[in-house]
Amino acid sequence: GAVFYFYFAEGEGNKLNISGKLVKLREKKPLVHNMTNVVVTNFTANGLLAIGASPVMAFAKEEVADMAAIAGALVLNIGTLEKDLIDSMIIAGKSANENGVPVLLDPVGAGATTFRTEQAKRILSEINVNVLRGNAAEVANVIGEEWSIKGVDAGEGSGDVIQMAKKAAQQLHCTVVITGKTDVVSDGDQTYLVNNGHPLLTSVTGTGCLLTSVIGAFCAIHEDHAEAALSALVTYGAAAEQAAALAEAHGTGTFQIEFLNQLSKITANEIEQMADYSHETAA
Ligand code: ATP
Ligand code: TZP
Ligand code: MG
Ligand code: MG
Repeated sequence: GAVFYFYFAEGEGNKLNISGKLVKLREKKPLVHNMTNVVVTNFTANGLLAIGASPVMAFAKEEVADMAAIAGALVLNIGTLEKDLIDSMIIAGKSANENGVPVLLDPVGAGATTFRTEQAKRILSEINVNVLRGNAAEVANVIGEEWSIKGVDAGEGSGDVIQMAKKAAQQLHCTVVITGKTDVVSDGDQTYLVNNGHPLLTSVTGTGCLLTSVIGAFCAIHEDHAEAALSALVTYGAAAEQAAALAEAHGTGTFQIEFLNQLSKITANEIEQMADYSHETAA
């Protein structure tokens, strides 16, 4: 229809075409294979459905290679890890790598325990991870920098998250997304800062985990993973802003549901109006 044409036409003069990627995602409905934690499994599946992707959760060693091979993206999340589960993630990751399926890693709680940090590093050493997404503390710990962490929350830390994202991207040869009040995306060459979002996102468990899976859905339909992550972050943050405007007076439970509503309802036009980001190219 007319709206459709307008966005692609506009995109010709706007290389990043943030909202055009959401339109494509909703058309293609990519399958996202999630090996995620027991806390967020249902929320992740509903959030992916809301945005227009097709979620599947599969963990068994006997099937993960086959599932990853047919997926548009594979998301590995160590939130409630066990040794056997990580072994299964390695099998899935190798299959994704062999089949050209993008692999995302959410190193939930890296730095909180030695086991988490070691297993996150093991995944990064045995698999070609395309996108690493975590809070500042998690990313710092994965690349061996000092940053305090309390459980799975970021905790107090200081440091330049922009420099850390660039350093991590160069060191790990992947796209790195560090989230917080301002989100940073870097592939070591192109760097984006995103200001969309709302503090209520920090009061609902699984909003980071779902975000990693949503970035996976965008990576399934766009091969520049830094650009895919940028579109995902703007869309996600803008949906949260709309949800907060409608639900903030009611509290976090209503916000959680309204956020799913807004992931499903946000339009390309609203995203273009609300997008709040900047772009820096390496000199
Ligand atoms: P943490 O355990 O530190 O909460 P997380 O894995 O839940 O980490 P977040 O950093 O909370 O991940 O990111 C999830 C989403 O919440 C992102 O879209 C991010 O932009 C948003 N967000 C986080 N903190 C804020 C904030 N203070 N203001 C606005 N948006 C935020
Ligand atoms: N404990 C282990 S995993 C998990 C908790 C509370 C969920 C963390 O989700 P998020 O997205 O990092 O807030
Ligand atoms: Mg959070
Ligand atoms: Mg998290």
